Amino acid sequence: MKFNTKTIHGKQEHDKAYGAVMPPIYQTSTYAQTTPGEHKGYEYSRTHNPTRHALENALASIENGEFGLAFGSGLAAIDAVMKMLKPGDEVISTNDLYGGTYRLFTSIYEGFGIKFNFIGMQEAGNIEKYITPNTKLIWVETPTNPMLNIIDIKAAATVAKKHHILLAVDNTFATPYLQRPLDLGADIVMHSATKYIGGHSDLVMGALIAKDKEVADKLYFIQNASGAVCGPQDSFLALRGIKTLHVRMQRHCENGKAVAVYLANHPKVENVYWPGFTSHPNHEIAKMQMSDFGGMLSFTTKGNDFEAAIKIVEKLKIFTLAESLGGVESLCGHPASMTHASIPKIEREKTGVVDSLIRLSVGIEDIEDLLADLEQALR
Ligand code: P1T
Repeated sequence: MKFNTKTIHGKQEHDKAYGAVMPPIYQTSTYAQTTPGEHKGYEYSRTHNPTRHALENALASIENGEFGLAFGSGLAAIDAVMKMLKPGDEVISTNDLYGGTYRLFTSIYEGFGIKFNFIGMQEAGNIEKYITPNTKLIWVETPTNPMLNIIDIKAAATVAKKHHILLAVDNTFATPYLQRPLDLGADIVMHSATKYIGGHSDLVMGALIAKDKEVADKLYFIQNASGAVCGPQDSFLALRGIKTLHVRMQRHCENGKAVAVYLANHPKVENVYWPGFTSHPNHEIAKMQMSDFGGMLSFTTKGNDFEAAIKIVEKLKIFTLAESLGGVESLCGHPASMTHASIPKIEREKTGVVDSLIRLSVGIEDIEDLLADLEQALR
């Protein structure tokens, strides 16, 4: 089955009771048993729920994995991966990543005795220098949020395999429409399904997908034991989102490219960060591991003008100033004061998250309207 067909049919079956084409929302916490331990495969909805199960199967299918797990948020999914570790373990992580992930790592897991090395991974050779006998996990986010750096997943997987270290990839920005990390050698794929997977800015959810049963079993144990699962209603919405992922992503990519080119030629814009430009430092890797370049981009104002950046995000009308990304509607954000405010200024500026940086999540509206909106705001 090819990708577009998988988004609609992959690992899905019609409802067993009445043949419903979409899985019903099984809004139940528990399931009747005939005698203790005898049931129809479901005991309690933290452990299993048929609607969530249908979603987890769909997630596994589109990422070319075997096992899918859905959580109450993207951070809950990352938290489950971190719970595979123990005090004294070390993690090598991308240094440019979502601020909430950085906060989880440093404000919670460092306190539990996990050591993190935040490094630039655009040169995959850099990773190996930080490996010690205690390194248990490599955490890759690519494209990175918000600088759109690209990390070579295959090269990172080669290093991880050589040293028997788990490789997890946050695939939120790319989605499996653009890149499939498990095919490139990753052990775990993670999503903030709040974003492109759901696609309509109406839910908060996380996902993990794995190929290996041993890895998946550990994660299933944590999912049930810690209990950060999503509900059946949200599972249904995410499943519905997945069915149009390919058509939405196609338009996100087309509009993203048009906006990137427009901004790159605008006199009030200093830098545009978008991996589709041949001048992007990681363009060749992006071309190799992604089928297109996505709908996310960031830019700075001429002369790194903070006041101008704030004025622009205030003036934009169709691009709504809001946290989050990946929905059908265009959003703009100011990472330094919004999504990445939890990263100390000195740290975030090292990776380029300066005060004049604006991030765009380019939606699927008519491109003429999006460009006109940018034009009036920049003017
Ligand atoms: O918000 P949540 O569903 O918990 O997902 C966290 C997360 C993880 N990874 C990446 C790459 C993300 O972008 C996010 C969430 N990001 C935003 C809310 C944002 O506006 O960037």
